[in-house]
Amino acid sequence: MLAAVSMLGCASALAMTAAVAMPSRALAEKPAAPAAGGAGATVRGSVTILDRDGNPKASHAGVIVFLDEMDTRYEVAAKPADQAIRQVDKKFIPEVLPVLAGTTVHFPNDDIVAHNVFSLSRVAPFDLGIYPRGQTRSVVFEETGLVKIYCNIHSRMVASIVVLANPWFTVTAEDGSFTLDNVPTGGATVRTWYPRTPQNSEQRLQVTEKGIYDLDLRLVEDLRLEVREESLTIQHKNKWGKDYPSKY
Ligand SMILES: [Cu+2]
Repeated sequence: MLAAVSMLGCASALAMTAAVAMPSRALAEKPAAPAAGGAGATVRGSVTILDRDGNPKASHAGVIVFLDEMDTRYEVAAKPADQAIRQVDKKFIPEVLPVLAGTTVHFPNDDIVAHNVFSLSRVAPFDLGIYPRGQTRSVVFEETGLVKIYCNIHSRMVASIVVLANPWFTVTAEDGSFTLDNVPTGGATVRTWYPRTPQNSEQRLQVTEKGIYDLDLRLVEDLRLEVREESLTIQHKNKWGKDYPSKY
């Protein structure tokens, strides 16, 4: 079953206008085929990001690739390793982060100015308050889905966490390549998530012990969003649902 990711309850959904297929919450619990033996297979491929004219972009980095709707039962680690999104030069680094449900994400302020990290997302609303350089505050992400993250002081700061139900996910490199290791054999759907496209990609796979080595996924980037990102200072409301008071 595909569950559409809910948009934020405010105008901040601008950067994510597409309904994205996300993993179902009950995925890990459903009855499944016998567990795969051995270390599993490798699924390797590449994502090409195309502009609206159909031309490949210079960089194909920053696309989350993940497996969903897996036929084979799998075990999920009880406590995933902690992750971090830093605040540097009034940006979130990284801007896109896939995590396993249950992951703690730290938000260290490594900037020279204070920030107020928050999210109005349905799956993980939070407000870390204002804190200065050298401090870190943290959030545990339990529910699967998309979490758009902003700063209440600097409207251009945007990050996206995609909380996933299984550990088979990665982020593409500059050349668009990706590798998923130790994938259980059996049926699975590979999906992409990229913040600047209205149309993500998906493909049903039959993973065998030989693995899959030539997956070719394509995304068309919606350049209208890029243009709007360049020209508009205020794309979303602050945590009180108000416009940002000035340009940052
Ligand atoms: Cu800020």
